Amino acid sequence: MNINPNNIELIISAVQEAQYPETNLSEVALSGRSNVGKSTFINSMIGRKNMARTSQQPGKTQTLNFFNIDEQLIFVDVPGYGYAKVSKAQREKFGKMIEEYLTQRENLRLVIQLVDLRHNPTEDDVLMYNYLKHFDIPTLVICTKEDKIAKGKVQKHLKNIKDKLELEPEDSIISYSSIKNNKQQQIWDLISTYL
Ligand SMILES: Nc1nc2c(ncn2[C@@H]2O[C@H](COP(=O)(O)OP(=O)(O)OP(=O)(O)O)[C@@H](O)[C@H]2O)c(=O)[nH]1
Ligand SMILES: [Mg+2]
Repeated sequence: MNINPNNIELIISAVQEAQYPETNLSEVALSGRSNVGKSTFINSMIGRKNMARTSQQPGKTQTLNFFNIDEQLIFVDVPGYGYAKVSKAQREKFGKMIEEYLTQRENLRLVIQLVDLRHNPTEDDVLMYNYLKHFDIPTLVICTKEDKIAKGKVQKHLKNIKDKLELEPEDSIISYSSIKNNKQQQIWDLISTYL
């Protein structure tokens, strides 16, 4: 798949189903802990610096942000989970919003579950992956921040994450660095198999 980076548009920031865009385009949603790099991942895949707003502080993305990617698909940027400073009420609001999207949206073809390549998956990561499998949602696990790990250790970390998540055989797992930025084509080709 080839994407024209000049043809990317934020369609809407939604907080409920009534606001989801009316479209026939397939959707790919990003899921993962706050600060794992979901918004950065979108930017690096489309070759734009700050189309999806990012931050060093966790809790940046607070709505479901629908990006029309060159009329070929929609990326849905999603608030992260597991950020302690978010209030209980806010956490419940995010939870409901994400659950509504994942369980109701017919356009959803794939969830890209981001986890940090450096660490064991968190309890929330495991819960989220199990949740996706419970609802039979195809999942691509992308392990971010590969640049922060010695090259010789990448395979070991990948295997550890695969084991801890008990990755289903039909799901793929791949490491990625938005700084190295050298696997977009491979990932676009993977994504296109789900659309
Ligand atoms: N070194 C390195 N840093 C990264 C990578 N991906 C993201 N980051 C950094 O991680 C921080 C958080 O990135 P975001 O993309 O805002 O994270 P997010 O998952 O969207 O976070 P929320 O919106 O809070 O859920 C930023 O400082 C990014 O620059 C990566 O592959 N390598
Ligand atoms: Mg974000």
